[in-house]
Amino acid sequence: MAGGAWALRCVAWALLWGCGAPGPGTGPQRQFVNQWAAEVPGGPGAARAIADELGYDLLGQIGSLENHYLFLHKNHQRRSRRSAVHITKRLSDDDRVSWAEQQYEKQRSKRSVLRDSANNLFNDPMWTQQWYLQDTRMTPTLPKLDLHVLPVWQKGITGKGVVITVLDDGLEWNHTDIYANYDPDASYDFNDNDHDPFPRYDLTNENKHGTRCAGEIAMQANNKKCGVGVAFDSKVGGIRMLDGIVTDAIEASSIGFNPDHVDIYSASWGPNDDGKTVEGPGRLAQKAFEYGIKQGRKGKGSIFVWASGNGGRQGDNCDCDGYTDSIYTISISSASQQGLSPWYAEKCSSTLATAYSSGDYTDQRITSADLHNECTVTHTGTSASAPLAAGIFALALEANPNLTWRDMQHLVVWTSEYDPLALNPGWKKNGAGLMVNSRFGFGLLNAKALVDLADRSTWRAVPEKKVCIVRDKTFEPRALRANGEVTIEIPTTACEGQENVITSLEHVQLEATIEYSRRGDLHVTLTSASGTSTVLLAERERDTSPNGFKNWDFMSVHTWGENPVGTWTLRITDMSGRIQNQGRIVNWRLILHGTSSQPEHMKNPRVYTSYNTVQNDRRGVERMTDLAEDETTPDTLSETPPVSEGPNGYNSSRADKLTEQTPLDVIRRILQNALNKQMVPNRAPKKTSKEELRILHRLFYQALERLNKLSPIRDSEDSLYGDDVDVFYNTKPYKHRDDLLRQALLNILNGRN
Ligand SMILES: *[C@@H]1O[C@H](CO)[C@@H](O)[C@H](O)[C@H]1NC(C)=O
Ligand SMILES: *[C@@H]1O[C@H](CO)[C@@H](O)[C@H](O)[C@H]1NC(C)=O
Ligand SMILES: *[C@@H]1O[C@H](CO)[C@@H](O)[C@H](O)[C@H]1NC(C)=O
Ligand SMILES: [Ca+2]
Ligand SMILES: [Ca+2]
Repeated sequence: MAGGAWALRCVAWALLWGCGAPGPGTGPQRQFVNQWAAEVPGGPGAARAIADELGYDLLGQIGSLENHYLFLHKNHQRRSRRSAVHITKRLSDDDRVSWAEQQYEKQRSKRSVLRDSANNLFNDPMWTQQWYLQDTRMTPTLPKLDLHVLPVWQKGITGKGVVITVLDDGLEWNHTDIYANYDPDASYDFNDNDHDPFPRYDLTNENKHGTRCAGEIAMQANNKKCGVGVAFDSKVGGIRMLDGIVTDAIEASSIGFNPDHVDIYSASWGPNDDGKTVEGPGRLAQKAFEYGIKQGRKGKGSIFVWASGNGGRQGDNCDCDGYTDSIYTISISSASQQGLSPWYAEKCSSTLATAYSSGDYTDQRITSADLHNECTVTHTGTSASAPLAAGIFALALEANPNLTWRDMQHLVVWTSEYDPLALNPGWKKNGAGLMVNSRFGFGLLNAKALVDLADRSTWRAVPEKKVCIVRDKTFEPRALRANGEVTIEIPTTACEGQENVITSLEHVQLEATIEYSRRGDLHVTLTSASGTSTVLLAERERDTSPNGFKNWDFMSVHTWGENPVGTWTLRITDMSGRIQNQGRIVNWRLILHGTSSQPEHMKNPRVYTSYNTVQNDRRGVERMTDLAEDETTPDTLSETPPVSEGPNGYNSSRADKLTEQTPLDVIRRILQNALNKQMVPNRAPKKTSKEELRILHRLFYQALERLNKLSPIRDSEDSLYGDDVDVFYNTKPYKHRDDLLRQALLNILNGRN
C-alpha cells in the first residue's frame, strides 16, 4: 500500500520535474475484469447469439463504436491479476468475432493515475477544482476538459521571465497567493495616480475583479493557498483604472504602461455590453495600441488580450466593440464546461479564440484568488476567459521570447481546437482550411499545441506585415431600405505587382460609413474571393439608434490564411420588416492585412485531430456501472447550491438540467444563481434565516413572473429585463464585464424597476 502510494506520488512529481521515477508504464500490476470487448461484424443479433452460447451477458454496444460489444462473463471472477487467456481465445476463435480483448483496469487506472497524479501535483486546496487545467470529471458523460496546460508545465515551462499586467479595478498584491509573483514595475494606479494599485475595499467587494483575473494567471503553486495560476512562475502586476472616471487618457496610459517591461496586457472591459452601443478606442487609446505593437517588448510588440464581452443576453455583438474588434487585440470568448457557448457570450467575426469559463447554473466556474486574502471558485464570464488566455500566452513567451505580436495571433489561429466545441452551430471551414465560428473564433485554446508550435528551435517568424487597401473611386452612395438588399461586388488583385501585395490574409477590415434610421436592423455580410461568408454585423434588437456607423472598421479574422485575389461581395440587408427604415451606404473601403508570402507554418494544411473525443471514446469501454454510480455521487462538479425551500422549490439543479433547456429555464437558473449569491454573500456557509428565505423567494417568484411576461425578443425595448440592465449601466457606466447581469437580476429581485 505504502509503496503504491509512493509510486503514485513519484509519478506525479515526475510528470512535472522528471525526477526519474518509474514512468506510468511500469505502474501497478494490471487488474483484469470479467468483461470482454469484441468486434462482431454481424451486429447485435450475432452478438446476442454469441453471448448466449458462450455464457456471457451482453452489456451492449461500446459507445458509438458500431459492431463493438461488451460482454460480461458469467462464470469468471470479477477481478483477477491474471488474464483469462483461454476465455479470450475461445471468443476470438469464434468465426463471428473479428477481434476480442479482455478488459483490464487500464482505461480506468490510466485516468485515475492521471487524475490522482494531477490531483496530487500541488498542495493548493483548490487545485482539485481547476477543471480547465486537469481532468477532474466526476461524470464520464461530460467532455474531457482542459486547456492542455499540464504537458507544458511538464516541460518545465511555467511562465518564468514573463510579465503580465491586468488592466482593471486594482490588485490586492499582498494576497498570499499572489505576492510572490507580484511585480510593482507592471503596476500603477491611474485612478489615484500613484504606484500602488491596491483596490478600494467596500461593502459589496465591487473591486474584486482585477485580483481575481490576476490570480487566474499567477497564483503561486504549492503554497497551500487557493489554486494554481496558468503561468504560476510569471510576474503579474495590476493597473488600477476602472475604479473611477475612465477617460481616453486613462485608457491610453494603461494600454501603454511600461511596454518594454510588460509583455502581456489582459483586459476584461470595454464599452457597454447593452446591445446598443457602438464605440471604439478614442484617439489616444488607439495611438497607445499602435505604439504598443510597434515599440512594446523592444519592438516585438505588446500582446493585448481582450475579453470579447458579456452582452449575449442583450443581443450584443462584439463587432460593435472597437476594442475586441481591433486588429491589435487577441479577443477571447468563452465556452462552458459543457463545451457550449454560454448565455452571456457575444458573437462576432473578430473573436480569435476561446477559453473556458462559467456556463449555466450547474456548470463549474473558474478558481482564483479573491479580495481579503481569500479564494474563489466562482469567477465567471468572458472576464475569466481572457486571463486564462493571457496565462497561456505567457507560457508561449517563455518558450520563445522572440515571438512578435503577430506570431502570437498566428499561433492562436493555427493551434486552437474545433473539436471540443464541435457540437455548437455556426462552424465553417474557410478557404485556407481553417475551422472558424463567430462564437469561438478558431476554437478552444490548446496550450500544448500552441507552445509546441512556438518552439524557438523550429518556429519561423511570420513575414513582414503588408496592408492593401481596396476601394472603388467611382462609388456613389447607395440607398438602403427595409426588406432591401444592397450588394457591392469588390474585385481585387490584392495589390498585385506592388510591394504590398498580399497572398496570405490575416485580418480584414471593412471601413464603412452607413446612415440608417435604425442601426440595429442592419445586417452586413462579407463574402471573400474564396467564398467564405462572414457576418460583419448582426442585428441588435436593442439598438434603435439613428446614428449609423461613421467610418467604422468592421473587422474579421474568418478569412485568415486565404488568398484574397478575386471578387469579394459586400451585402447589406434589413429583414426587420420595419418598412419605415431607410438610409444609405455612403462610402466604404476594404483593408486587407497579411503577408506577401505564405508563413512557414502554413505551408502544410492545418490538420484537425480530435482533441478530447479520442479520450472520451474510451469512456464507452469503462464499466457501464460507472455511469450509474456517477449519477449518485455528491454533486462535486457544481458549486452546490443551498437547497431551496420554496413553494414549488427548484430543487437541485441537476433535475432541471436534465429535463429542459428552454431559454426561460436558463433565465430561471440565472435568477436562482443570483438568488443564491444573495443568500450566501461569502463563501462561508452562513446560516440563512427562514425569514430571509421566505422574502427572497417571494421576490424570486415575482421576478420570475415578470420575466415570464417578458415580451418576445423582437420588442424587447420594453422588456423589464432590458430596462433594468439600462438602469444599471447608466448608474455605473463603463464597468468591467462581470456581474453586470447578475446585478441587474438582483435588482429585479430587490423589486426595483
Ligand atoms: C494587505 O494589505 C491590507 C491593507 O494594508 C491589509 O489590511 C491586509 O491585512 C493585508 N493582507 C495581508 C495578507 O497581509
Ligand atoms: C531571438 O532573435 C535574435 C535575433 O533576431 C537571436 O539572436 C536570438 O538568439 C533569438 N533568441 C531566441 C531565444 O530564439
Ligand atoms: C424536491 O425534492 C423533494 C424531495 O427531496 C421532492 O419531494 C419534491 O417533489 C422536489 N420538487 C421538485 C420541484 O422537484
Ligand atoms: Ca496557490
Ligand atoms: Ca459588447
